[in-house]
Amino acid sequence: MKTAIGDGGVPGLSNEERQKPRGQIGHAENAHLLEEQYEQWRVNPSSVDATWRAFFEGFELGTQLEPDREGLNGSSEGNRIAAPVIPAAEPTAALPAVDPMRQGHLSHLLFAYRTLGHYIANIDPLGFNKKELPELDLHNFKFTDADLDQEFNAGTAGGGGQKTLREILQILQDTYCRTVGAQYMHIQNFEIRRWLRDRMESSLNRPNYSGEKKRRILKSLMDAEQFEKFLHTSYVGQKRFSLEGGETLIPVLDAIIQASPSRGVFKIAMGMAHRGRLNVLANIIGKDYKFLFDEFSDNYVQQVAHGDGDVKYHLGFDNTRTTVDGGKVSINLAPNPSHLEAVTPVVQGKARAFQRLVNDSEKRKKVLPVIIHGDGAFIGQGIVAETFNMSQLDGYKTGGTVHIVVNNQIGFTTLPHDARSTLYCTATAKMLDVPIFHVNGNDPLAAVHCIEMALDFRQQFARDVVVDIVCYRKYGHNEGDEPSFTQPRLYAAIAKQPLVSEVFLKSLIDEDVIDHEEAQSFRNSFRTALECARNESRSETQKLKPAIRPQLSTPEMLDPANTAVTLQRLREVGMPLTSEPDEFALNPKIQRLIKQRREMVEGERPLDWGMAEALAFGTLLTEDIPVRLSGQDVRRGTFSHRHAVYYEVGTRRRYLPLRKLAPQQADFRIFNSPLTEAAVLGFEFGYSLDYPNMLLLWEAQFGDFANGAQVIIDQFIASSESKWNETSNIVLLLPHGYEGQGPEHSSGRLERFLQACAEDNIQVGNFTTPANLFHALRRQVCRPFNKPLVIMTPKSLLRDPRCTSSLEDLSEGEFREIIPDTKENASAKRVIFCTGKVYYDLEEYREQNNIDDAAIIRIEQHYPLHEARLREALRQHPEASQFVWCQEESENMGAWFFMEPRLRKLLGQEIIYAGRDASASPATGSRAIHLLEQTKLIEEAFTL
Ligand SMILES: Cc1ncc(C[n+]2csc(CCOP(=O)(O)OP(=O)(O)O)c2C)c(N)n1
Ligand SMILES: [Mg+2]
Repeated sequence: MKTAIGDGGVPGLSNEERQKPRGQIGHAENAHLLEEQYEQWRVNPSSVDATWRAFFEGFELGTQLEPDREGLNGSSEGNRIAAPVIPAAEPTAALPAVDPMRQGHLSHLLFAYRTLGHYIANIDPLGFNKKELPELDLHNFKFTDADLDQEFNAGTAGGGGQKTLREILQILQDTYCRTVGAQYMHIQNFEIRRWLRDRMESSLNRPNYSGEKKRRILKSLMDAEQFEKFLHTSYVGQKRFSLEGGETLIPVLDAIIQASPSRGVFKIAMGMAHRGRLNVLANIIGKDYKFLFDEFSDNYVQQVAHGDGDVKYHLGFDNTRTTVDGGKVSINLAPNPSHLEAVTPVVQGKARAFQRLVNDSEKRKKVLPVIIHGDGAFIGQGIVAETFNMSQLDGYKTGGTVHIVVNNQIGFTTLPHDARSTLYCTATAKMLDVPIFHVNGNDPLAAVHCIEMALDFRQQFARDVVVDIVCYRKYGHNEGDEPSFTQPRLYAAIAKQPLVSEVFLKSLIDEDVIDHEEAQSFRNSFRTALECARNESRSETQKLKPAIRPQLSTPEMLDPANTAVTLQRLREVGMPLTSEPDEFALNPKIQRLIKQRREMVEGERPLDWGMAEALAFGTLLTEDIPVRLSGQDVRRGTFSHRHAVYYEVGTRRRYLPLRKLAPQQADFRIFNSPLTEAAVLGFEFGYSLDYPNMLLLWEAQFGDFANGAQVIIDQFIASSESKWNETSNIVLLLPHGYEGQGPEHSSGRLERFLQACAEDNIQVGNFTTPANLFHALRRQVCRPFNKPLVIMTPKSLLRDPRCTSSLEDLSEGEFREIIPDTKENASAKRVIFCTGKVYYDLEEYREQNNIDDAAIIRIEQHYPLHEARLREALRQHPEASQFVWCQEESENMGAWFFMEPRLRKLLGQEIIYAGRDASASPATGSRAIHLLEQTKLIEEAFTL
């Protein structure tokens, strides 16, 4: 079967070798056979043999007698894939009996086409991937040509009834082997498979659209093509990531918008990579052409007040479109970084936030996430599969996402056989048990049919669905690129391709749906609109005088925030928070925890970290601010300090004290996340963009695991305000501290966050008191601006009696960016600056060694650094002449690099470093060496 060609191979061909279809037959065949026989029996009991008859009669009786099928695993958190629902047989007119053996063979044939038809479907407009599949030959099913005119019970095919084998074959080939290749037989759920099968076989995957609709599709295609050509000639050589070759995307998106209101969708949360973004902005979302053209001008500077802005093919947009029927759909296109697929979970989070905002958190049918992917990135980037995995989870589901792949069969210069080990770029989506429609991009009608099916599927089953538009890329990766360096033959073939609209127009003219004149009028009117907008833009932008944009800045970030809560309010929240639930068998250790926390509320015991966090959450909830926390094992807390959910002994019934504070309180949501950082943090970030009036937190298991989400941190959290004017108040909790747990469990990589700090973009701190956590969390939602907050959180300090606060620290205090020396030692000769847990080690050493000439100043928030408060703290030590930075982290890590130049400038002298030597890995694996190092660095802080 292999047909390699000289220039690196035709897209997809060598993959064919890697994934032969044979192995697929037989895999699910038994289930299908059962299903097929069952449906035949329902229509005509005598069409199946006596054994099957007896089986089905017994089965039906059994399902009628079976009690409640749900809740078998006794948990609301159990497997959420519904068991196949098999409805009771409906009486139908009896059909003539057919030889059951031959009917069985027909069932095999039906199964084979439904499973493998996509393999030989004509889905590649370049025609390179023509395949043959001998497995579908008639003789494989014990039929010969002589049987073609014999009648069979068609079972479920084409509406059922008596049909000749020839008719049945035609139905199967038309449905599964024309320009739509459908993968759906891997889906376990019978009801879903049947829905898809009936939908496809009844339409033969060829829609019967009205002339008006066909004309709309044609116009949409023509607009898409013309838009690219217009940019090509008007702005020569400027990067735009042309959609040409994949223009069918535009009628497909138009169709989903047109279909949305009648399906109950009125908001679309959309995400996409670079390819075709300008086209989508102009022709789908309705961004003003002139505004778009302005962005091509050399004089243009993005119209936001501050920050750096972004290139035009990464920008987002918001608009409301009115459909032909007068329905309204609002569309929010998320901005996107260059890292293509990173936006996938962000869009999910945004959609979830929109759903909450419009009270759609139950059914999730009003807000629809739509994501447009490139073939290379879709399979290449793990974050896509991570997001798939989250799609049915309580904490992250959005009611299903419509994924559209602009599968131009190439990524930059890389062909599919170098890009994936699978036949299709959509292979990862199979993990979800959802349909994947591969459609020939040169058949816009079929593509629109697929997207409408996809939308209906999503609305019906609340699951993801994929439409893979197989197309090509007419030019290079971008407008400065030469594709024939690497794919000379492929690009020779592409050059010969007619415009999709030309082929489509011809077929519509043949059908008498349109004539040349009307088609020409489509072109003329669009071209005139584009020309007007371009001329207007040129005359305006020529006059523009670009100026350096002011930096982002939010000086209010250091203003005191009113975060204190009266003792009475703390008590009102603290009492229900520390009440034992009625008739609930608590774990004795939780009982003890509740008792201790009650003592904290009553002022008999100092507040620890966990209680300060709970009181921050609780006070906000009773002030009508929802709280959402997600991350790995957060319900209990990795270090068992949170216990936001109690589980009843014996039943595992759940109780959330933070939901029992007051009859009228905001929603508290806490979700243990799957084992991913990138997709979960991306999701939470997206959520925070569109639901700012909420305290939203993500916790890493150990701080350094945030490494797995670096793209989200760098390209979204740290820079979204500067690039896109999009602000977030997300909180990152990153357990940090050198406690001898080895290289991967010690550091939240403070240095990475500090390096990203500039222009007041984020807040970064390492707190030493529960009160500071309390105030910092409340501060996130009580100021008139949003800023991400990154906190290095403690581990051993969670249970350290030294790391506690009083109720008064919450009722009278405020967030302290800098904590001066507790001793106010005016004769101190040395000032040691530090941050986080090491403070307690320094304090202990100072006590034990009766040192009275050294002061310790804690930097609780590194960025933005409160220099005024730092100066104030230093004023207490007028005699000080030696200044030390002490940290637990290695010299090339921690806050040293960040603080050193700032402290040097402030003090006008060199700063002494006391800390671990520079190292490749964050910490030693040996506990003994850890202790040696720790002792040494503490000692050096006082002696160097
Ligand atoms: C994760 C990631 N790796 C590499 C790049 C650089 N890059 C940008 S587009 C691209 C090719 C993407 O191919 P595909 O997903 O098929 O999209 P297409 O450009 O073909 O539409 C590459 C390698 C990137 N942006 N992001
Ligand atoms: Mg591609």
